[in-house]
Amino acid sequence: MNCGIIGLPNVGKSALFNILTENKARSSNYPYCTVEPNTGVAYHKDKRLDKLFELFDASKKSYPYIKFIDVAGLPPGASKGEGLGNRFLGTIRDSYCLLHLVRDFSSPDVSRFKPESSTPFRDLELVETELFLADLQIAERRLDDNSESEYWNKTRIRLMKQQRPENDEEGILLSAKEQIVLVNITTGNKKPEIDRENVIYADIKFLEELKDMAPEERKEFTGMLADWESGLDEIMVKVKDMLDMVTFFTVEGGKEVKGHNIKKGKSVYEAAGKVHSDMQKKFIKAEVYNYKSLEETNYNTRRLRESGKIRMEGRDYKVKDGDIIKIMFG
Ligand SMILES: Nc1nc2c(ncn2[C@@H]2O[C@H](COP(=O)(O)OP(=O)(O)OP(=O)(O)O)[C@@H](O)[C@H]2O)c(=O)[nH]1
Ligand SMILES: [Mg+2]
Repeated sequence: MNCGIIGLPNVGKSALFNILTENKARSSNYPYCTVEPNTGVAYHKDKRLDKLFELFDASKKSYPYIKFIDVAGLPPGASKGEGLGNRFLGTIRDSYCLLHLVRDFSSPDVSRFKPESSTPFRDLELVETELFLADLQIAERRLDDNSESEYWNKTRIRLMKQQRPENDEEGILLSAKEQIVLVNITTGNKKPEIDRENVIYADIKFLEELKDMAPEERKEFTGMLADWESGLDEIMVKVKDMLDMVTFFTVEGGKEVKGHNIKKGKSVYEAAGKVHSDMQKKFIKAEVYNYKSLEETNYNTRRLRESGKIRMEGRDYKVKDGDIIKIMFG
């Protein structure tokens, strides 16, 4: 289950991919720098895990992660094969959600698509039009096979009006995917107004620089971010929410603390399978408490136990964000 990073050429997609995943994908000031898609995992440096690591005196910590895919820039006409369009579009059909980057930084060295008319909102619409057009081609192909299909007739009409499909029966429509718009801004500039849900603002260049700083220096510079600007952590949390995921933790005292991302609504039995297939096969029950309860007892595990906040749960228990789970298996 990955999140696709999309947008016009030269908006900073690969730069963002690199800081999220600590990869070294090519990011450069010429358009279509990315040809082959880059895939990688981004670890979410969840502060709760750092605390558990300390508390349980572990020697190893494994952060939960999210998979990202960074693809070629999508110019107008991509749905008809312009640029690297078609290939790009196929790659993100498997993505679960999209992080849509638009540009609001100016740089004389980094060329811009149609600079005379470019605004973040227009850029956004240009790319979205391509998603609708690519989906429309699919709808038309399906209707060629079966012109009676009620679903595809209805969906085709919506797509023609550039309205998102009501549902995505085959799980292949790009315009049906959840989307977060990330505006790549310049720290210190005014906030651009974008009339949209799910918009976040980040200065990717600045985040790149922050990443390379020593912790003390980083603290000082982080103070320069406006309150409406997101840091890396916040971007990860937003994407995690969009993926509809929750994080649970497993602890092996003295050894490893580990964070796992799992789809909201999954049972502890399914969670066990994520940790180890044996734990699922031989699942008996699970000891569960939430990080919030631990916080409330001021990280005193004895008080936590005495207060009855540690429960035994059967296989159908639904995992919540922040659960700390010990699987009992035989
Ligand atoms: N000034 C400034 N430059 C940036 C920012 N983000 C990215 N850049 C630069 O813009 C150029 C393009 O960035 P890329 O990450 O390669 O852009 P891309 O969207 O992946 O481009 P394609 O792969 O060609 O579609 C690079 O030279 C980056 O260093 C930013 O926030 N501010
Ligand atoms: Mg790129």
